[in-house]
Order: sequence, then C-alpha cells, then structure tokens
Amino acid sequence: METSDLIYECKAKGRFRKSGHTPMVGDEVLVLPGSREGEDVIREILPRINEFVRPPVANVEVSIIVAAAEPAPVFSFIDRLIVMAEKKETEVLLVFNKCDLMEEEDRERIRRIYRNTGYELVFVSTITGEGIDTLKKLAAHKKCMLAGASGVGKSSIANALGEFRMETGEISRKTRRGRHTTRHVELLSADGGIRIFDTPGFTSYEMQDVTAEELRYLYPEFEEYEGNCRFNGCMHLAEPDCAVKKAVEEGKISAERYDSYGKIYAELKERRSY
Ligand SMILES: Nc1nc2c(ncn2[C@@H]2O[C@H](COP(=O)(O)OP(=O)(O)O)[C@@H](O)[C@H]2O)c(=O)[nH]1
Ligand SMILES: [Mg+2]
Ligand SMILES: [Zn+2]
Repeated sequence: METSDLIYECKAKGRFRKSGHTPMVGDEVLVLPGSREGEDVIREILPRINEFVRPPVANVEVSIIVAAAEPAPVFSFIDRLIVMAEKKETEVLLVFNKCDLMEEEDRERIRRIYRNTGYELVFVSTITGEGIDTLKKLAAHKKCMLAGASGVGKSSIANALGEFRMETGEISRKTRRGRHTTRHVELLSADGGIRIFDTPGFTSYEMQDVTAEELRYLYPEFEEYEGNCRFNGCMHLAEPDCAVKKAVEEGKISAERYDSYGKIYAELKERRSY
C-alpha cells in the first residue's frame, strides 16, 4: 500500500477473503495502523470507479491506447480497445508511437480519423523524445494503463515516462498450454506524478461486458446525432434515414470509425447468438 510519501506493507483481514471482496491492485483503502511495522491492516476498500478482470486491476483512470508506425495500425483493433476503455468509463488517450518513422501524411490521416471523437491524440517517439513531455502532462496524477498490440512500444513508453526499466522487445512468454503466464501486477509511480499499471494492457476478455446494442453509445462522435434518426433505437446500420450514416457521408464522422463500428457490432451480435 502506498501513500504520497510512504509505502506500507499491509495485511488484508480475513473477512475480505470470506466476502470475496478482496483488495485489488489500484484500490484506494483505509488502513488501521498497527502497533509495529508490518502490522497495519486494511480496514476498508473504498468504492471503485471500475474493475478489470484481465489484468486484475481497479480504478484505471486513463487508458493510454498505443499504436505505432510499425507494426502498422489496425484501426478496428484500436477501436476495440477504445470501446473497452469507454465501457469501463476510463479517459482515453490515443498515442501513436514511432513517429520518427512516420510521414506527415500518415499523421494527417490519423488526425482525420479521430478528429471528432474528442480524444487527445499524441504522436510520440521514444527514440527522438518527441511528444513525451506532452504525454507526461496528460497522464500526470492519474492511474494509467497502457494497452495496444505487441511491439508498438508500450514498455518503451512506460520507461520514457518514468524510467521504470520495463523489459522491451520481449516476446510474451507462454505456458505449454499456449496461455500467457499470469504475472504479478504492480502500480508503478515515478517523479512528476506518473502512475502506471505494470501490465501488458487489457485483453479482449473485457469485451464480454459489451453488448451490440450499447456499442453505439461507446462511440462519442455518434452522440450528437442520437435521436435524429427516423427510427427510435436505430443501430445506425441498415436502417433508412439514419443521421449517423448521413454524418459519415458528409465526412463529419470518419469512414474508418464507422467501418469498425459495423465490424465490432457484427462480432458482438454473433457472439450473443451462441
Ligand atoms: N523506431 C522506433 N522504434 C521504437 C520506438 N519505441 C519503441 N521502439 C522499438 O519497438 C520495439 C517494441 O517495443 P516494446 O516497448 O517492447 O513494445 P511493447 O511490446 O508494446 O511493450 C522495440 O524493439 C523498441 O526498441 C520508437 O519511438 N521508434
Ligand atoms: Mg512490453
Ligand atoms: Zn441511425
């Protein structure tokens, strides 16, 4: 357990285990100080703003969603991560790394795709240092989690933000069963108020909570058109007189974002019919 200037080693009381409500990494807790070092006890877990299952962390305030010049961004994958982050009600920060390898036209395209989402978009390079200070300012004093495909530079970014010395370029270890080994998760802190969960980021496991019907509410740029479609409960897909589709045609919503919406919707629909 950590405070502004101290780290305490605490025991969780047995009653937490019995109730199934056990402390998670990222929890805010009330501590009853013990008479000796190492005897402090967690009395109460304060209400969580959210919980993730894989990795098991709580109170993620910002999802730093990372893509890169290479491996080339897969926009439908980025949007799936955004959807999960929105579902958990975290702030979304879009980071495009390896911008030392990007042409201005690549940046323009990315800016255009996310223009009406309201998300902060930061181009960074852990090699040249571009954008790192901006990212530090945006992430400061919040509990952040990095998410993104393997190889985009999540560990490199964490190290650039706080000199955490995370292993980079490693290929994720798998067990013989082909599953990722469960590893110890930590909330790391560094100077400047940077706090990052030391995990490879959330997985599609969290997608289980998302329904096809609510997907449209997880695309912030659709919001201003809600209620303007001919049909109540319009999913903005095959329906006629759809205000969202009209906005796509007029270039007010990007075609890439709308495409990913359709893809993710179809996936969620299929999954539910199992
Ligand atoms: N050109 C370039 N390469 C980078 C940059 N940041 C990271 N890399 C490289 O990308 C590879 C993957 O980085 P890593 O941080 O391990 O990615 P992770 O799998 O998302 O944690 C490593 O070989 C890094 O050296 C960058 O800004 N520019
Ligand atoms: Mg890594
Ligand atoms: Zn519609």
